[in-house]
Amino acid sequence: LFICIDHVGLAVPDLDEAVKFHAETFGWRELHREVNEEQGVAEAMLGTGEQGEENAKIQLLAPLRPDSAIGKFLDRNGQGIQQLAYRVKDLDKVSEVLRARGMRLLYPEAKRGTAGSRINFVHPKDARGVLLELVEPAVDPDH
Ligand code: CMX
Repeated sequence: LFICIDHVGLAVPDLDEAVKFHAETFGWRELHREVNEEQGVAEAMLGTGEQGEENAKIQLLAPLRPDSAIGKFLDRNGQGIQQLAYRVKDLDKVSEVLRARGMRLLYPEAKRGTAGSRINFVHPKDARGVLLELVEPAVDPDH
């Protein structure tokens, strides 16, 4: 069903400060950064290698607004792991399979995720305490 773990997402209060910390302390490299207004988030993807290569990745997620998903998460839990993201080849097909297996997906249709990807989420209550993001990467993330 899944290709691999695409990334682990960490909620952080301050994106610039968090990128600097993870780079200087753990040696992560910044691969990509963007603002996703719809999700209410400023995000940076950090990797172990170069852009375009296969990387182990973490995603740093900072809230644009207090009432966003990340704003609420920080309020309730403080900073830490907010999501686990699985990479999929065909998001619509995987969503259909998971719905048939009784999982609630948060959106009826895929939404836009980082670098032009298509995303949806399995509700954390159904995935046994983990917010699971499903990511179908863009065919060409640079265009
Ligand atoms: N991980 C694990 N459990 C979580 C969770 C998380 N990230 N967020 C909430 N929960 C738990 C809550 O603790 C709560 O548990 P209890 O009922 O035992 O207290 C339960 O899930 C339901 O919480 P809720 O009040 O119904 O819902 P919230 O307002 O907390 O919202 C969620 C939770 C998942 C629906 C919301 O965060 C959401 O819509 N997330 C998807 C979008 C998102 O995360 N966007 C930011 C990232 C964007 C990107 O990756 O590109």
